[in-house]
Amino acid sequence: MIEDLFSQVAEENTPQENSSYSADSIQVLEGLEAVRKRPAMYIGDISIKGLHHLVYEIVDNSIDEALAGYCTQIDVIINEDNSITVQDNGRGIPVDYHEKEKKSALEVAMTVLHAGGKFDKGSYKVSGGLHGVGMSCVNALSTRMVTQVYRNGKIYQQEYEIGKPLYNVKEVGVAEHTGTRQQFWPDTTIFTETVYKYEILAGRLRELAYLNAGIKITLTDRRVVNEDGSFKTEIFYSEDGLKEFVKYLESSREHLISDVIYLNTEKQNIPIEVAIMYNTGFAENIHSYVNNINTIEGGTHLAGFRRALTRTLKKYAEESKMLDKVKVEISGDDFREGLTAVISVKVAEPQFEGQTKTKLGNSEVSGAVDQAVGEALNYYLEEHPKEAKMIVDKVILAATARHAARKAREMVQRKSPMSGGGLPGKLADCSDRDPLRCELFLVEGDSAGGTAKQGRNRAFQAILPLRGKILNVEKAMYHKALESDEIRNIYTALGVTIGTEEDSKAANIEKLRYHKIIIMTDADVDGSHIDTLIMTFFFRYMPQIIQNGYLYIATPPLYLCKKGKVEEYCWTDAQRQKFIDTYGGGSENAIHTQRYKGLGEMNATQLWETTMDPENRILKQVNIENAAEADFIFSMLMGEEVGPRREFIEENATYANIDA
Ligand code: 0RA
Repeated sequence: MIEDLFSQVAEENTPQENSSYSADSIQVLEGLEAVRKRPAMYIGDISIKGLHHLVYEIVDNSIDEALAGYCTQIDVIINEDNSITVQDNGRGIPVDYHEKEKKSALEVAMTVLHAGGKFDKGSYKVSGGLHGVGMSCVNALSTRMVTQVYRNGKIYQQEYEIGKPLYNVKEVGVAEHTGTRQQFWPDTTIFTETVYKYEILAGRLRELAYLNAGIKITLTDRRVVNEDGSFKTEIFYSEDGLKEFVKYLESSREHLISDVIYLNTEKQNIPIEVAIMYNTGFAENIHSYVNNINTIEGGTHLAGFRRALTRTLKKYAEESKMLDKVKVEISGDDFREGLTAVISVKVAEPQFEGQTKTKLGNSEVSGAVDQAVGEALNYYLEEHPKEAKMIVDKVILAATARHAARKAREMVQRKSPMSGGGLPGKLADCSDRDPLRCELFLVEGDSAGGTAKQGRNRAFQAILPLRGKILNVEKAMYHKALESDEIRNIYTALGVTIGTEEDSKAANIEKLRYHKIIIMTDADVDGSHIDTLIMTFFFRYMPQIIQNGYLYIATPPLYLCKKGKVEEYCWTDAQRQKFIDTYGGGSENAIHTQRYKGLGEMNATQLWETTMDPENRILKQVNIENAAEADFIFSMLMGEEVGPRREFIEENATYANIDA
């Protein structure tokens, strides 16, 4: 996309002229003003997601330069003041004089809104950027931006404030290398969250490094100083691309076969890279990408992959007579139990469809991926008979288990409200029937469940108490999970039906009875473990619930502070300290602050006021920012290995210090 822009640039390096304030400039300002007026249209949203999206927009330009073959390293820095620097060693953005626009090409790139927002189809770059709106958009949403170009042996520079150049492009020094350096300060009046999170950036940069083998991407956090005085920093680099990506995703799982089935090819001018591993678990984990964008809704590339997998494995199994003694019928998803795969295609003019515009529509891609995967898989099976047998055995086991699951599912279905079987006995339902208004609280324990039943607004709030820890679905076979009372109760209360012809695990969430599902557990380590188990269940079995933004976590207060007649709930130690400072010091005041460890310690009124009342409560919405990273983290948290889990919990624990 940036290439389009520069195709109009005059070749000769015309000296800079002081451009007059032309009609063009006014148009530029109007364009950038549109971005500031409706930022969500251009970068998705103005939450933490949009804030980080600014970085991806800038990085994508450098990735484009790398894919063109001219850049090998991209450095991303979170500065002390929460500004971001992105530097690459590409050719540098051209600085030639632009005849038509009467300004430098660099200034055009930085200030002209060249590609529209979401609704401007067909303007996606090869390297990605879901919204693909470019550097000018980031510029418009930054209070300040500084661009430096290393090119022609010189360093050129221009600075901007909310997208407006402060001066013409000027030379500020000599350069020994080429490249582009961007620094921007996000406008804190635009975004609801303004502090960059290292882990979010690291997750995306790691993903980009795997998706684009050979590019070295570094992330440095200058807000965090190590003991030796250096800054927190990480290098993301992958020699083997998706082969390494799938190994990373599978590092906490037990492998069925140690090989990665891998292909990197081009069919009908479409570059296709696929890596497949099989583990001994039961989940299907396929991550698909188009132009580095995670296509969470799938599309034609995924369809082609699935078709090739089923056809090739089935043919192999039949020809090797392994199915002769098998009584049950084998269906498509039996071939995908314990399968983890990453699929990446690069499509010149992708058509994105679906609710979140992350479903690939191009029909030609389906056949290309089908052919590529069919060939590579067939070759692998022929060359590796021992491994092939293990895969087919696993498929047969899956088919057998699925038949057992059907029985279990029929039991759930019989009890589901849609087939007149009635709701779970433990559910205290609400009276409203409009899912848009209805909320279901999944509450830890019968006693807190009882309090919540008394405290709730019964018009729109339903309560389902859960007995302690629900089953860890990461480790259980599907039909076992459906045999668990707690999991059946959740399905039944939600009203969703499960299982279709094609996909026996698909949940029909159109029938969902509540559009807010709120996990309410104690504010302690056990509580957060239960949160994780329930989130794992939704992530693996009904990811659409999370994708649609229906899953939430309630946040009960940690303290009730009292002094005389004054009472205040506190959610943090800082709030509690403030209360103590305000209403008198002395150690005795700690005797007036009551620590709530369990929901059950609150009475019904207190629970309503603090945690359930939409006017006062704090709900945390559960989001999947990065599906591959979420997959990795869930499998690691729920897996067998203790080391990495402990490390993760120590870094992320909220309650460790409180419960100590
Ligand atoms: C178009 C042409 C040329 C370089 C770039 C774009 C370019 C853009 C960005 C944005 C960030 N980093 C970048 N690096 C390069 C160069 C054309 C030439 O030198 O012939």
